[in-house]
Amino acid sequence: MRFILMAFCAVLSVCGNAQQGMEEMWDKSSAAKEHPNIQWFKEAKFGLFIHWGLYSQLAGTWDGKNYYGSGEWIMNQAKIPVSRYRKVAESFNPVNFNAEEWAQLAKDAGIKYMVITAKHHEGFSMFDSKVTDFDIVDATPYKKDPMKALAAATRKRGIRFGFYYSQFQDWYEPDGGRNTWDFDESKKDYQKYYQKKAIPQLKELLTNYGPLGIVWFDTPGGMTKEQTQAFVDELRVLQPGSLFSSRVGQGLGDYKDFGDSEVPQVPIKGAWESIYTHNDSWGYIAHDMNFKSSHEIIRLLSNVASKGGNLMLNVGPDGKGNIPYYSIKYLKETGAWLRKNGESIYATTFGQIPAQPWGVTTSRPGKLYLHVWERPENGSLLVPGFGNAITGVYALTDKRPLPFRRQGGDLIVNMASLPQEYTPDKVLVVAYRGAPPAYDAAAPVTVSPQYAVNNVDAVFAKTSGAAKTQSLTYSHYFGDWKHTTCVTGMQSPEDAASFTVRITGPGDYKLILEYACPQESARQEGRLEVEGKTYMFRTLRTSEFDKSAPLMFIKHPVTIFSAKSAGIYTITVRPYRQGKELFKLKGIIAEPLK
Ligand code: JFZ
Repeated sequence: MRFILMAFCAVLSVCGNAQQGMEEMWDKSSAAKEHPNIQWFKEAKFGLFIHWGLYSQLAGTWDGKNYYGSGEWIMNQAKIPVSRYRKVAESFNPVNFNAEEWAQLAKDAGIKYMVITAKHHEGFSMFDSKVTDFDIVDATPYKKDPMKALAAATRKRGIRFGFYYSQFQDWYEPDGGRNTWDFDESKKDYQKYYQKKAIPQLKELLTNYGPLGIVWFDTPGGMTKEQTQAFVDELRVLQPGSLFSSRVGQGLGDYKDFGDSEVPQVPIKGAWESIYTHNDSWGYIAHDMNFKSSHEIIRLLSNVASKGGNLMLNVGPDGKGNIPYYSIKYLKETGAWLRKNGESIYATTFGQIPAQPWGVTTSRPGKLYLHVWERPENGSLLVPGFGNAITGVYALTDKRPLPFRRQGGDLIVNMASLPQEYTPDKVLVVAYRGAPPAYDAAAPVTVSPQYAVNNVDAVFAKTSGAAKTQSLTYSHYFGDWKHTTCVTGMQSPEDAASFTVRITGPGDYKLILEYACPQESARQEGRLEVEGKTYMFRTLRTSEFDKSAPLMFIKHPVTIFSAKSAGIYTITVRPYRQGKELFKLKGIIAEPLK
């Protein structure tokens, strides 16, 4: 647990502007040395992560007690001694495992790469290893190497195959990282563990399974930068074509992984990936049925693509080798959507138009894809700041042309003629001439009467004084990290968050503050200012910010604002007087009133 806490503190980025902060982190670490084989990864967009090990057999329960959150951590959570944990292998017999079926599911889901746990922190090897007897061939009644079959089945279908390998944490080994309940951490010789187990096993994995797409390292530790570089160099020669994930540590690796379940809110250059659990756990938990629907997966995928990255979605097969029913069902539904709409996802780059109340954009040369999550009430879709000469606008699936008009720098598409069928993401294509427009990071946030809800998120705040934009990380159960960008540090009237919004139609709007507010911050007065008018409010208590509990946000309606005309407005939030931090501001919601 302590390790996880450390890991996420490093991820917690504090900066005046969260958008800039992330760009900087990325450009510095990677731009100079792109891997020659990075292109397939940039184009792939959709990967399948598989966490499978002895924890899958335990399914979230040990000694009659149920565990919630990251199921692959059960040995650590329940502090199971190695002497008992090794016995789990005796009942691990995944007779229903079928490599062809798994690979075919991935294919049907539109997956382009697969990464599976060869060895997780528990220390059990899911492949045939000569380095240890604690592996699936030697220690279980199954006696076969499932990775061999899976490598072949994915290759046959043109899916890139990769291994997750926990290079530092190994709770089975006296010298491996982080088993403190059996072994004394201070007596450990990490180098011995690296030399005797991790490196020889990685050599097996990089030698015996054909060309790999990715080696996905995780939770680094116990090595200096020089040692990590030597480690990478030693392995590289075996698979020069394979990418290494950034969690190899020390700023090395070929692409960036965001924290678990984290999507940046603005485009990020370079190769990167967001990883998500399908339910609340990576490893199988029998009592976790909180699966994301295909609707949620499709919006997640288009959202990640709109910022320029890949989504690697995890599934946790059970101890018999079955992939959970809802994972199969919703992955297949996602695949069905991708077969019709894949052009707007695969091999695209981030969209040049920032997120709108209707959805997000992706692009390729000459085409801008509008991912319409919410239809405008009057059918009139605003694409702000798009000045290129347009050769046509049409619905992607049936190529039906749509009327459009220009208004200043805006493009307005009339989608009223499209049927009102259900879809999580209706994709429209704008075909245009010339160089793509530049992404305008300073563009005002659109607020339109055509949508029930308009979110003005903290990431778009201009902060002053001690106010800053910060990504806050917390979990609900255990290891199921959530990330929310907030404006924090507002303690005095000089510490303000200002939002530039473009209100597209006159009318009354309810302005709602969304924030988290611990006891010590509650009952303080604040000001919301628009157009020279000040609206007062007093903060409402929600919850403390505790990394291992939900961060609770309240939607606090503060005022009606009457916009006399369409135009640019600035909304500013600040404390009324000096005091404790006012709250952690997630954003403002503008709700048009009818
Ligand atoms: C790690 C593992 O501990 C976990 O079991 C799972 O395999 C996950 C994919 O990766 O957990 C992490 C590692 C890094 C961060 C968060 C969770 N991080 O940097 O935010």
